Amino acid sequence: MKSKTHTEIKLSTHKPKHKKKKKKNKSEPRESQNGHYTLEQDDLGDPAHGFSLQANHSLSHGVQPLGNLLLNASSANSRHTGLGALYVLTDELIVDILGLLGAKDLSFLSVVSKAFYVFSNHEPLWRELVLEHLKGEFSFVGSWKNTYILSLCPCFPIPISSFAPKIRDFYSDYLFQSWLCANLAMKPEWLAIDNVDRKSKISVEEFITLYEEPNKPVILANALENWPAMEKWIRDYLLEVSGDVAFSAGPVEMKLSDYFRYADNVKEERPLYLFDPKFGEKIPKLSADYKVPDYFSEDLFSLLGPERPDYRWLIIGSTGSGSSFHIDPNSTSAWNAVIRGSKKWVLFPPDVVPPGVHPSPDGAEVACPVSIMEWFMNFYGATKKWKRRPVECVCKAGEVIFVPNGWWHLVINLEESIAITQNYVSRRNLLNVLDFLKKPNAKELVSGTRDRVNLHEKFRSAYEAAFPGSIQRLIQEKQSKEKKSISFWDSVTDAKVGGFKFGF
Ligand SMILES: O=C(O)CCC(=O)C(=O)O
Repeated sequence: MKSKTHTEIKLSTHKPKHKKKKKKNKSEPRESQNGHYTLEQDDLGDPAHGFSLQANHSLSHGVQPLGNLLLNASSANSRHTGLGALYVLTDELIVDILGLLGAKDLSFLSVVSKAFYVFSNHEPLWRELVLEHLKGEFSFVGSWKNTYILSLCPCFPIPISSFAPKIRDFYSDYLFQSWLCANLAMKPEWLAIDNVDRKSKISVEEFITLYEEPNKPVILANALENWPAMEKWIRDYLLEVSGDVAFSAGPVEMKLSDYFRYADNVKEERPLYLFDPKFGEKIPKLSADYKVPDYFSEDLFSLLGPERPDYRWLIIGSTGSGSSFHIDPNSTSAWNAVIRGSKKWVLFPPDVVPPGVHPSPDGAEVACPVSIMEWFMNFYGATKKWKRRPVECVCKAGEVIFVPNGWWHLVINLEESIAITQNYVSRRNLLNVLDFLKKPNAKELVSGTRDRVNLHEKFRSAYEAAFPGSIQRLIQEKQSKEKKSISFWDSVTDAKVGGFKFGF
């Protein structure tokens, strides 16, 4: 991932809600022997429950949300009987404890009881084992558990189909939500709003005046028409030019062929996302396939030469992959050009913290929902009642979105997508960037470079050497703009008489 100004802490906060359906149809809830209805994972394919699952959703073990226990007259919960004295622990804590075990112990544990079977087959546990032990050198086969076992014992006789026995009467919101978020399709209402400005062929001056100066997002259509990448970047071409080169995908480095195999077969809550800042150096042919759009040609960090922070990324992701809420590094602005696929964006201005997101006071850490899907399920609805509505859009192949500095943004790929993004500093955000780099905790905040503490001094000197006196001029311009924008009422009420201010 693009290195960010903060560390993300994932919080799983809310429970999923399920609507009960009214009309009878093919996939309505099953009537159990005791005459009660239950909602099971397979039922969720029915949109009448408020959810649609992705095609080819993963099978699981029959885990049901806790609320269903109320509908079970026998009150049998195989979670409790199967865990013995450990039933008092929360599901999250049990998963954390099992995360300390190796593959052998997890496998032994899975035959202790039905409850331990469910817990020790929890896919994220096996994902951690694969990523820790095999790094990016794995070939994904159906599930993380199969991948782990078959990588170590290629002849092990496990069924490759995703057959999984269903456990009756097992209730857990934590496990259910993880499964649901992995398999849920985006609801049409989450995609309905498109309130971003879309411009075609505006001049660079118009872009600066209307969007870059006021720090406002915009989608620029027709800006990639002369990019060879638009024609060339299909899977076969990328595989051909990248050969055995490995790219960053979350915590590991993976060959593109392995990444595509994974992307074709996985359904999980937070899919690995290929996000590589060195693709241009690894495969120079790829950087020759695109050209920075003229709108973004001023790139002042380039004055730092090889010491510039990471600034360009190749992004490849499967459906459902994406970037959870963050602000871009070093107070830079960015552009993100979609070459294949499409991406849903939700953006909030710098002074509005998105619902469900909790930054630490210094901005170095951000606590947010575990996954993008969880954010949509539990927090998206809240934005409808907010006075400051987010900017939302779907950015499609051939379009570029301008992401102004300081804006919170979340992105989810609606289909397999390939994109290029670059972060940049122009004169319009130079002062912001210098202020950011100068912060007392620059060591924690600055990212994408080794020498975080001295970046401010180095950048300031490089800029001054190239454009002597220009920083002073920018400061004066800013001050005179601020003076002009003070309203009549501000100037009257700001008199040094301890008066109050109206906030309009
Ligand atoms: O996933 C994406 O394409 C968006 C990436 C992003 O948010 C970023 O580059 O800051």
